Amino acid sequence: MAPGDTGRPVRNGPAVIDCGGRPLDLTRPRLMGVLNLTPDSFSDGGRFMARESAVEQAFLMVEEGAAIIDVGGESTRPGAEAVSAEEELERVMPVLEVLCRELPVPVSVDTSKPQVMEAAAGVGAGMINDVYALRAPGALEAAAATGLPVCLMHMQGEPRTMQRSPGYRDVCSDVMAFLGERVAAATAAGIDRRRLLLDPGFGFGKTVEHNYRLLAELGRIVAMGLPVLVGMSRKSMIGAVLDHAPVDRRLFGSLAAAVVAARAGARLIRVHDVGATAEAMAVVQAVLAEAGESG
Ligand code: 8Y7
Repeated sequence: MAPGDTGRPVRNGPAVIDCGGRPLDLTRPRLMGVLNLTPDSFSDGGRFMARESAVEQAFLMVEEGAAIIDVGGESTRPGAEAVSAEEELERVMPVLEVLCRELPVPVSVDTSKPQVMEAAAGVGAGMINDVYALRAPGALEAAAATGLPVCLMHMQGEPRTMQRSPGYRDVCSDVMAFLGERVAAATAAGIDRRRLLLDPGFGFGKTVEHNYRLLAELGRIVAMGLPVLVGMSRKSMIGAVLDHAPVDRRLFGSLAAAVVAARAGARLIRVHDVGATAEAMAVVQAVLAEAGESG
């Protein structure tokens, strides 16, 4: 038997990553709470009341067990149009600044734009979550300059059109090849491998079958050796197996997806319903601990 070959999935990503001076312990599954600052989520996005309620929501998620909060101002839902850097900065920066100063956990910025990465790092953001995996012009260089950890996510196509006709030779192999190529590009740009996380990008240019195949084979992505982040919370892949349940009836299905991913070795689960998912994770963690698969 090769050294380290225990027959279990390989989990040799770093145990603790430094998020701009704040540690994020990934020796066990942790939760990333979603804070969406797009106008369709907080009705008068960017204005004072919306900012207040966003900050309140972030504190609540931390109380419920979130280890990191992901703040985003660019809608990446299927069919969404792109927003300008100015607009995105205006939505995100006031809330980000308050959260970075006041929250006891790191704050991640969900952006693909170099200007937003730089501004976010300037006010103390702890991670870059880029659904374009640093493919925008200047993004590799900007992310490298921040010194922050980066989540590289797979997406086929772009949000406006990605669900039209997703196609793969073999979805998991194709996603792994893409992620491997982006890890190579990131490290070539000077980003330390120990600062990278991988995400298969559930719902981003994938059919329901593609999404469940990826979830079934998530252990292969975990075996790439970097911490894996997943986001399935409330997504259409959940509704699809629940007789097309609307978004507000996808909690229990989302919990099941989170449990399956955590059991397969995912270490950061991006969710809206932090309290409920934290209880599910406590049960998974008890299993992982007995299996010798977590710290
Ligand atoms: C994901 C994400 C979204 C995901 C990562 C939604 C910003 C769509 N999904 N980031 N962002 N992974 N890393 O429904 O799956 O939350 S937006």
